[in-house]
Amino acid sequence: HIKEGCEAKGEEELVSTVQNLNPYLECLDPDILYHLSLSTATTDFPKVFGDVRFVCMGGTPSRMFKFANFIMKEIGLKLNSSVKLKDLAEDANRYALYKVGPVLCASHGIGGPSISILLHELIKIMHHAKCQNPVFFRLGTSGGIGVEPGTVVITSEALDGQLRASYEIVVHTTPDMRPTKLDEDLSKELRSLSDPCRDGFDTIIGKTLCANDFYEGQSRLDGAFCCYTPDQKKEFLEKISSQGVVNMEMESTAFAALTGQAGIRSAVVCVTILNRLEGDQITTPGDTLKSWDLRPQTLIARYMKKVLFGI
Ligand code: R2B
Ligand code: URA
Repeated sequence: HIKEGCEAKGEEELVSTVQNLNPYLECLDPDILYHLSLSTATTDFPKVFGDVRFVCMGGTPSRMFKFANFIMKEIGLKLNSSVKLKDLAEDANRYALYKVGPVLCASHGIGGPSISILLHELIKIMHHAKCQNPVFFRLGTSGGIGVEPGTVVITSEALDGQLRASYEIVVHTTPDMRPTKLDEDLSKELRSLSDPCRDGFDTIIGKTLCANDFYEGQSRLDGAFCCYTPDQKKEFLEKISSQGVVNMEMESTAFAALTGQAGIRSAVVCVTILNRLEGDQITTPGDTLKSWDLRPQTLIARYMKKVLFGI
């Protein structure tokens, strides 16, 4: 890529592969990424982030800290034993951000608004750092619909609470619908790296319902409020199951829409921590949940090793 206007001077300048960016970004000098406490005035983005090939996002800071350390071992990088990975966004106290060689790991909090703010700022990092074809992943937990708890789901299509394959952003009081289709080849490639016989669990591709709430928004009977009957809940879950929905979570539409708009290949890989046809409360023991957290992580590590080292 040659930046417009540079050709005449013969100066070739690399630009990031991120697409459809805000034209007014060029007017910002510096650009302050407020929620990550990073600024183009004080951080040399191409130097610090220019080698990023994979961006991995998950709900909590501790899970992403563990993931960053896990990935470090998997891709054969080492830290001096007395040194701990540094949270590059610690001053903002909102999201955690770790960098391990070509892998950037961030926690995104709960829900569309939280992950959306982070995605804006991560995509701007890609732009300022001139990253080339980064791939984004969301690794998470979800409620399964008719699947064995512990199953890993790769999202084919993220649906909103009204079962639309869209992410609605209200701009100047008007809803703007953005498509939430995810990269089919990437999903299939990830699935091909799973091995149910060796791994001891299934990895499936299916539709994900993205709700704006954990309780009534996911038809639970255990929230502080409940505006439907157990029969209506059953009917709803059976209806979405018959339409191909295999899990529910709270960030996939925003993630799919924003990465899609930027022309970034991306995938959502979530482990199911309960079967919603059987209940609402998470009764799985903490240790089991921790071991299940590793399932999406292991799959993504296999993908990265294949891309980086061909193994
Ligand atoms: C899955 O788990 C969280 C709610 O407990 C939410 O972030 C999600 O998508
Ligand atoms: N995350 C959700 O959003 N829902 C569940 O049921 C489990 C995890």
